[in-house]
Amino acid sequence: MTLLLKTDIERGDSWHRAFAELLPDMPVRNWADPGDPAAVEYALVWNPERSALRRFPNLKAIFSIGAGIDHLSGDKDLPQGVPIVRMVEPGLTAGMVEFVVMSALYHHRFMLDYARQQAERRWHEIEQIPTARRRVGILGLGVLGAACAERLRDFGFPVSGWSRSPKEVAGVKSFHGSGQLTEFLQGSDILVCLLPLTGETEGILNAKTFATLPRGAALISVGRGRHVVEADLLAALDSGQIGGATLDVFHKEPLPADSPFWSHPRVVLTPHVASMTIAETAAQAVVDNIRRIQAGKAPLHVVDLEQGY
Ligand code: NDP
Ligand code: OXD
Repeated sequence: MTLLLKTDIERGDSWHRAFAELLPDMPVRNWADPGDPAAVEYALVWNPERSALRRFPNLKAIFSIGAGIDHLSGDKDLPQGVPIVRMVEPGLTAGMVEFVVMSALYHHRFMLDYARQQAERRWHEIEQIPTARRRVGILGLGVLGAACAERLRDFGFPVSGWSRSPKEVAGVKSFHGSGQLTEFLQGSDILVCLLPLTGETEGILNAKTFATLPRGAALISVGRGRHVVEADLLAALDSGQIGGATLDVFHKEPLPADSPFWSHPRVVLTPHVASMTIAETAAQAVVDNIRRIQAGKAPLHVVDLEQGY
């Protein structure tokens, strides 16, 4: 029985160390050197080549290294009947909460304006607004969205979330379904996108969405680049309809050197690092699921490929 690992080289060692401690009896092999394909029962992967997972006839589960599974769901040749498990682990959640809270506070406290003023050596005070008057809306009130909502709520922001089904998160207003999207957007001064990328959510951040937000709203885009219609976002930034944006994910990654986002004065840009799966904490989540499977139970956080997340 082998656990096969496809990760970047830099982070490979930390996964090996973590599994050596937690699962000392299980051989863990790298993607480039899988050994006997019939022995591979578990695969922990990020962005495998199309059809490649079919090489392993005895797979019992495919674990995504990330929370998003769009790197797998596009593969029309996945092995049939093998559960795909998305990553839910405390380190990934904590990292996203840090990033989203930091970004919301950045926009809330006018830091884009102060950065420009600093560059211009200009001393000018902008009147502070209490958090109670800055409404935050989170598209996607799942594992990550709900955790961010709770922390933002604790800062005193009025927080709402939008999801497919109604949610109960204390102190957070729940909107759901396409029928409630407009009302949700109209009440979002800071909009955070934490949706998965699916056929339904691709392009959801478009000209119509931006026009529905209050004028000058901020966008924090941390789901997937293809949620955003990039030309529409640029137009909304240029017109002031979107007052500022934190962009962590893009259609094309790495972001091409000639992208206008690099130098846009109303954009803060990071290279898809809002949160990272940390082997130190995530290996336990994988091991817990392997133990469940070995005990004849279904793994937790299995993806519904029909819905795409
Ligand atoms: P979850 O599956 O826990 O949550 C997804 C949420 O989106 C759910 O609330 C779901 O609704 C909602 N949703 C999905 N489709 C629709 C739809 N069509 N209409 C309305 N709501 C919808 O995912 P996570 O919170 O774990 O992760 C979210 C995403 O964050 C990942 O898929 C990934 O793309 C991104 N991510 C980005 C990272 C980065 O570094 N930039 C790091 C980690 C994740 P319901 O609850 O009703 O099903
Ligand atoms: C993820 C990511 O999906 O890092 O976890 O983007």
